[in-house]
Amino acid sequence: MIIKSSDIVTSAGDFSTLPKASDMLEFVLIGKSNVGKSSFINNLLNRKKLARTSSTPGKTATANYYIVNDEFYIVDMPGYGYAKVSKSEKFRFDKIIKDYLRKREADFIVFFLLDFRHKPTENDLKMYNYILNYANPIIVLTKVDKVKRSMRDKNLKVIKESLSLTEEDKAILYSTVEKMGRDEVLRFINDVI
Ligand SMILES: Nc1nc2c(ncn2[C@@H]2O[C@H](COP(=O)(O)OP(=O)(O)OP(=O)(O)O)[C@@H](O)[C@H]2O)c(=O)[nH]1
Ligand SMILES: [Mg+2]
Repeated sequence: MIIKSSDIVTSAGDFSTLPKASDMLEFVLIGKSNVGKSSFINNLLNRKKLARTSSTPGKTATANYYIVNDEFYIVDMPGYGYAKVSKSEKFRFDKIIKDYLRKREADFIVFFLLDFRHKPTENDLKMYNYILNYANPIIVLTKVDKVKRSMRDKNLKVIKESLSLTEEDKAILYSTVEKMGRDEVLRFINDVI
């Protein structure tokens, strides 16, 4: 698939201000704070600064809708699990993610992002299990460039085991630095839209 156009549509602070559900498919990014959701969007869409990123967690504070090729939406979400945002912000971040999963009327596909370097955290597993009630997420493992090649098979195995996936279950290895995973994600999107 060729990305011909991409644009921000809107930013919503809570469920009630999300754009009206349409018949366009929505690909929504869920993952802990700083895992690389916004970077994934920029990398996928070949845009440097469409989605704002930061080395400090807690950057994305709203559900941000991007329209791509006038064909589908990509939805960036705030991250969960960052201790340093205020209690009320943490609650709001969690709520918009969960409200979206529970109540969003548009068809959506979840990309669940996990840091390839680490075993999923307690928060990751809680969110993963929550997602499973509403969707069958595509697992995307980020920052693969930060893991030595000799360790990659092992990390993949640990992560799959902790999600109770089998070895055959798919997980997409992604890196914005090594340009890994982009074609696979674009192919997947192209197949489902
Ligand atoms: N080395 C490397 N760094 C990455 C990769 N993806 C993201 N990063 C870095 O990770 C940090 C966080 O990236 P963001 O895209 O802002 O993360 P986020 O999940 O949107 O974070 P929040 O909006 O706070 O929830 C930034 O410093 C990125 O440059 C990757 O594939 N490789
Ligand atoms: Mg972000």
